[in-house]
Amino acid sequence: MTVTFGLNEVELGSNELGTDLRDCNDLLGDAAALRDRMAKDGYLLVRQLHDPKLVLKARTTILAYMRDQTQCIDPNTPLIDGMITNDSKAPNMMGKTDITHHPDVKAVLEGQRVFDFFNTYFGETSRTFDYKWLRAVGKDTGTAAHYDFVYMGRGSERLHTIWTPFGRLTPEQGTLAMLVGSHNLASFEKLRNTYGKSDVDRDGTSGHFTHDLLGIAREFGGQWQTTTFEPGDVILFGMHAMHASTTNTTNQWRISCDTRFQPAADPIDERWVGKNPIGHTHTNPKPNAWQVKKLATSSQR
Ligand SMILES: O=C(O)CCC(=O)C(=O)O
Repeated sequence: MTVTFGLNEVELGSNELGTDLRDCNDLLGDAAALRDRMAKDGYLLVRQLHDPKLVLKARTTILAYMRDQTQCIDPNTPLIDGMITNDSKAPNMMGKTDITHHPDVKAVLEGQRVFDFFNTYFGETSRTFDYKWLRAVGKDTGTAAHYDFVYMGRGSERLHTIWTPFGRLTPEQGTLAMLVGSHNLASFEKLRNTYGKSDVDRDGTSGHFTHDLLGIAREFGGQWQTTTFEPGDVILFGMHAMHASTTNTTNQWRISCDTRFQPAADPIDERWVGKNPIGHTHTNPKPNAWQVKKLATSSQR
């Protein structure tokens, strides 16, 4: 099977995009082993971290909200399928909003199971940002490669992203993909210390590193990997693990949310917490110097 990945069509399970993300369920409850695995792999895939029933309940709530806000769900199909109405737009659902903080959604994103996980993993009390990146990703859309540090790197050095799909997600619907090795290979060191230390608001940059997902692996190394996510499954990673998504090529909305957790005692990035988190402040981002180089390179191809 082929999927769209950045600028290319790739064979799923090939060297260009593998399906070998390994889960860490055998390590759950063993903080040292989980942290070792994170240090080695740069990600933790946890199957059924959330209660699948709660994930599917939240999915229904989110889809009903989307339908009511912008009529973007095809009324002739079951709500739970999340079929896209032609030419419709999904409502903006990012931030601290009625839908991110709806009890059904919060029961997943801030559920006891997630806090139990992070409290064990950090070995201390954890906290999460109030801001949630709840996304409905439409057809022919995917996420370019980036390190999360550039968006939220002002606080804890132990900040982690956790990516939660609301429902079953296959790579043709747009799954998260990790460039495995990008967090620790020496060949990425310069990138981690240049682009990877930038701040979109301070520097007025656009954040993502490149749409050329295969190009970055060719140039710097690492191995792109993704997987199918069942309801309840999540993937976690640190601020310097390069990731992207496959492109959603289906007629269904891809519903997912990225949230952040850190030790409660650590400093926190002020943009993402409080009653009305301020979020990003930059406007009209300019391409990063490294993006200009990339764009020049790809337009020569
Ligand atoms: O869901 C996506 O497409 C992107 C998510 C992401 O980049 C993240 O979780 O940091």
